[in-house]
Amino acid sequence: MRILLIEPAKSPVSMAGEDVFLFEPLALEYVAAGVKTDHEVKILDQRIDDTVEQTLEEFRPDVVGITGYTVHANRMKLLAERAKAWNPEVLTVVGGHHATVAPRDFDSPHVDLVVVGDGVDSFREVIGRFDRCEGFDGIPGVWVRTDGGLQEGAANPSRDLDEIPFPDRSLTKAYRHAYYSEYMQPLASIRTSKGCPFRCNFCALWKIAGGRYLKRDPAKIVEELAEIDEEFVFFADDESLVDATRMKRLAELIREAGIRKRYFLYGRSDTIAKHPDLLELWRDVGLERVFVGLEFFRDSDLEFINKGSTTHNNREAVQVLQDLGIGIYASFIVRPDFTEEDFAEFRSYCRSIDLSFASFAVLTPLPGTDLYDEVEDQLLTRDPEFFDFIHTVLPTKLPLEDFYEQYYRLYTKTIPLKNVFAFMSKYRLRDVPASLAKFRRWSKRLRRLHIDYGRA
Ligand code: B12
Ligand code: SF4
Repeated sequence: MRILLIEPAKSPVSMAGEDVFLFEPLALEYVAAGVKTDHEVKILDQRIDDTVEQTLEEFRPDVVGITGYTVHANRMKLLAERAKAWNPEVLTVVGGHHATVAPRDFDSPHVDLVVVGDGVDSFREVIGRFDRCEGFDGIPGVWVRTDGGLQEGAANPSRDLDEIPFPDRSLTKAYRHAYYSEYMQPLASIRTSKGCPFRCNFCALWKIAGGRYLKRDPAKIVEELAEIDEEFVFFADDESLVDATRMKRLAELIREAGIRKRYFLYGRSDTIAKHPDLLELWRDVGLERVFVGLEFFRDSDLEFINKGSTTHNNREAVQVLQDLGIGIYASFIVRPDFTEEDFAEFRSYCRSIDLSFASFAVLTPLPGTDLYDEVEDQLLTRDPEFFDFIHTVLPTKLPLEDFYEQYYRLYTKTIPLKNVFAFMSKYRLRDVPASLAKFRRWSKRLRRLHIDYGRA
């Protein structure tokens, strides 16, 4: 059986994704690993290689599997439609985060199956049954399209992560040089855990994992790390550092194995503030950057999202990382109801902590979150392409044009120039002009984003 797995390109409306970074399609590499031994599998990364029809024609798949987040939902359906237009007999399967939280959004005549939750075992079973010309009833997590619409599938509780095979990175060999996050290129990704013990109201990850924090055996993680060629490695976890004992063991095993890589991972500020010794240990085995959700500059806003951490934790965490010389990818949230005074206070807060890199996401009620249930009736649009954390999908207090002017100023006026230069010095010299040009184009569009709402 020939199986084509597609990582979709986002639509030109969305601003996240390949505009500013590109990560390997880890979900597809996992799904592929489950079927690769018995079948011929190809991964098409449409973000790099937009040759869908040509690939269908040349590879002639029996099955097309498509992944994606909420921003990709329209594109995923369109890809299924293109696959069916090429051959109505091809089996089309969608999976991934949006399929997990909103499977009914894929109730389309072009989508045969929707996989909710972990895909490796479910997809393997789908392929086995398809190969034997059997039906798909009763497969955990598999919703089946029938004449009466999309039929709900059986429950698909999260598996023990150590029972899942390693992702098959050989299938993205041709693309791997292109995966990056800022100066970290080429960049590989590895999953070491899943879920999170916290309960933020804008996040569905703790719900998807059934409220648990699932961890891989550190020895297996080290075994997988040893197989990764890239020097830069990103931990694609929901939250990597939260179990300090596990992370200490992992760092020790990495050191014992003599693996030298440059790591980038997610960490909560309260964990970092509480465990400077752990961060030091990690710095010594190669931790170079931490993605920290600082989120807001006021405790009342942190309480509003049920973050469970404080601005005091944030300041402490920034200090710990700065003292250790670990780079901070500070991630903040902008509330749509911010006034000009809020934006001004936000800018001065950011400047006061002397950051080198920051991203600002507009507070977005993603399907599957508590926040979504609270504010669904206020949505400006339900078009998934606007759910990129840059377009607001909730009404703003400021006129949209003023909101985006203020938002633009967050991106352009919060990082001291000396820090910008220091950060740019990490890039390969030949990449600097293109990276600056990319940011200029991106921020120019950001400033004028209100014009997109004509089509919402
Ligand atoms: C790594 C990561 C990133 C990376 C990029 C990853 C990438 N490939 O583009 C970075 C840090 C850059 C990033 C950025 C963003 N991200 Co992000 N990210 C993640 C994270 C932490 C891990 C993703 C991952 O690799 N998981 C590991 C794989 C193995 O797991 P999986 O995707 O769940 O796949 C399994 C199943 O879903 C299923 N499956 C998946 N696909 C398919 C396909 C088929 C055919 C089948 C059968 C099964 C199947 O099987 C897989 C194996 O079990 C997730 C959280 C999460 N738990 O998913 C958030 C997450 C995906 N990101 C999210 C968001 C919102 C964003 C941003 C928009 C944020 C922003 N402010 O810019 C951007 C946009 C990214 C984009 N590509 O456009 C949200 C998406 C929510 C949503 N409803 O869309 C998530 C879920 C986090 C959250 N807070 O809720 N992200
Ligand atoms: S800490 Fe991060 S992963 Fe955990 S619930 Fe909050 S946003 Fe989600």
